[in-house]
Amino acid sequence: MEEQRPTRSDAVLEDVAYAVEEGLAWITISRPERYNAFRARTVDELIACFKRAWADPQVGVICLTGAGEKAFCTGGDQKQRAQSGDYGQSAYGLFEVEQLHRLIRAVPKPVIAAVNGYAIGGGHVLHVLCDLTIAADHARFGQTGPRVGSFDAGFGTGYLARVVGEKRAREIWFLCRQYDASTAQAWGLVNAVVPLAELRAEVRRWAAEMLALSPTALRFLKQSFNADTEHLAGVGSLAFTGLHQFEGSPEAEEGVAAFAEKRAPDFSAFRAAVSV
Ligand code: S0N
Repeated sequence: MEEQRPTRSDAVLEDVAYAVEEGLAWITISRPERYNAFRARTVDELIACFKRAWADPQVGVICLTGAGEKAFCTGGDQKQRAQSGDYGQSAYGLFEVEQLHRLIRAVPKPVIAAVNGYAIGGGHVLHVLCDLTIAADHARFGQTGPRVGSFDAGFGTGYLARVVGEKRAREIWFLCRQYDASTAQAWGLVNAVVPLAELRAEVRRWAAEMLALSPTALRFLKQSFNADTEHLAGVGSLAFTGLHQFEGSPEAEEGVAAFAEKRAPDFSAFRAAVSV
């Protein structure tokens, strides 16, 4: 595999690795000590890598994965959040997860999520947004927002419901359970499950099949699939504004503190009646 050197637009990659191998761009979140949770810098780098893969005529398929065997991605970096109250420094002072979501959909090439462990919280949303998901058989899936003081509405709810159905999507968010790879496959969250040792080769096989097809036809098809759910981007914008308001609240801070202190959160003080 040929390692790609940074370009002007992504001068130094610290949290993400990027490599192109025979038409397939591998974008790897590389923060294994944080179970590949993302901070603002990680999101900036992911955006840079997706744009780079978009622009590269040698690339026909993109794979998003995580470093190591433990995690694909576990969402927002909760330790960073407990430490600084935000997700850390970024290129422009913005936490651009919403842009990343839109980019995974907009890049006119198939995106495969190779889920090599936990796909949890915002990391679960990332795999859901990818066009296809191939999982290692030890992978685990789930949302945690209501436990840690966040939510990811828009694509995180509406598109998930398209994938697994309303009842299951509500179960995933309302109970914050974890699901194993075979359940995820049975629910339509995952296209294929293979042993971890075969994950990269399986991704390579799927990519090779797509690389043999008309890129223009694939682009039209991806954009056509997207058009049906594009209105969810507007819902997402509203929800992100709400999330930023919510994140500074004592209720959200209880979720952050509980994770940092490795204890169950106590939200009982926040169950007051709310009029709609
Ligand atoms: C993944 C879980 C289930 C693994 O459990 P397990 O196997 O018991 O291992 P642990 O001992 O818990 O973890 C191992 C080490 O990894 C660290 N770690 C794990 N996850 C994170 C994380 N997300 N951030 C930072 N560190 C993490 C552990 O702390 C531990 O390290 P040590 O050994 O040093 O203690 C379990 O770890 C788990 O549940 N993780 C948390 C998952 C989670 O709640 N993620 C956040 C969910 N919320 C979001 O993603 C918000 C989305 C978001 O950021 C966003 C998105 C769009 C728009 C806006 C936002 C926004 O928030 O502003």
